[in-house]
Amino acid sequence: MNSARSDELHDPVDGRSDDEHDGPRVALKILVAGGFGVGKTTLVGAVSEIRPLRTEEALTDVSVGIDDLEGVAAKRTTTVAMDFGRITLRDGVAIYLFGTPGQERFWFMWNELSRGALGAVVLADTRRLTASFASIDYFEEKGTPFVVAVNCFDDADRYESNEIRGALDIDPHVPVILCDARRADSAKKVLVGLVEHALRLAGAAPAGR
Ligand SMILES: Nc1nc2c(ncn2[C@@H]2O[C@H](COP(=O)(O)OP(=O)(O)O)[C@@H](O)[C@H]2O)c(=O)[nH]1
Ligand SMILES: [Mg+2]
Repeated sequence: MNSARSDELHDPVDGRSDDEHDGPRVALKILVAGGFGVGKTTLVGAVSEIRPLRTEEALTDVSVGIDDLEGVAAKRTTTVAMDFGRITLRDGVAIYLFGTPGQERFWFMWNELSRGALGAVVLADTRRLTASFASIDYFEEKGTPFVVAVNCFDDADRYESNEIRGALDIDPHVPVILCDARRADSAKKVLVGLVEHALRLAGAAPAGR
């Protein structure tokens, strides 16, 4: 499954990947956030070229009443700490992905996780937009560049990105990208969208910021 993806990462000159030289030239850290069950673990798993490190546990009776399971009937596992993955772009840029824990009882980890991050992808499910409000508030308050990636679940109604922007009440400059978190190409587009957005913001920021 990973072979097609790693092929395009190979150096056209000698066929070796960046990892076999001296590693990627630039490493970026990106957070993947959003409410419980919006597809964070799925997205990190879909794009990661290394086997994603996951700390998942079967949802047990213990988390009933603690984790908000409303509207996520099919979900059987929960990410206890975080997801971690890596994707190398063609030009020697490695992106390290950190899926933030969805449950409110792990919020204390967010400040640590967000240190040094280029930006964040906030995943959203249109059937439960409120689940992603807290993530949006958090990054707005911190001034962390973020994009909203709407994970288009099969059985969810489709909306235009502008309708979603209005419902989420986010600034007009924040990109809203429709995606399928299960598909590597789709998830990769979201990441590229975030990198471009963060670069635009950095370019627009006054010198010294
Ligand atoms: N149909 C569909 N199911 C998805 C999609 N993304 C995630 N899922 C499923 O939704 C559930 C929750 O996804 P998960 O990645 O664990 O959510 P997380 O809590 O944000 O990490 C899982 O059972 C996934 O298989 C999607 O794009 N479409
Ligand atoms: Mg998860």
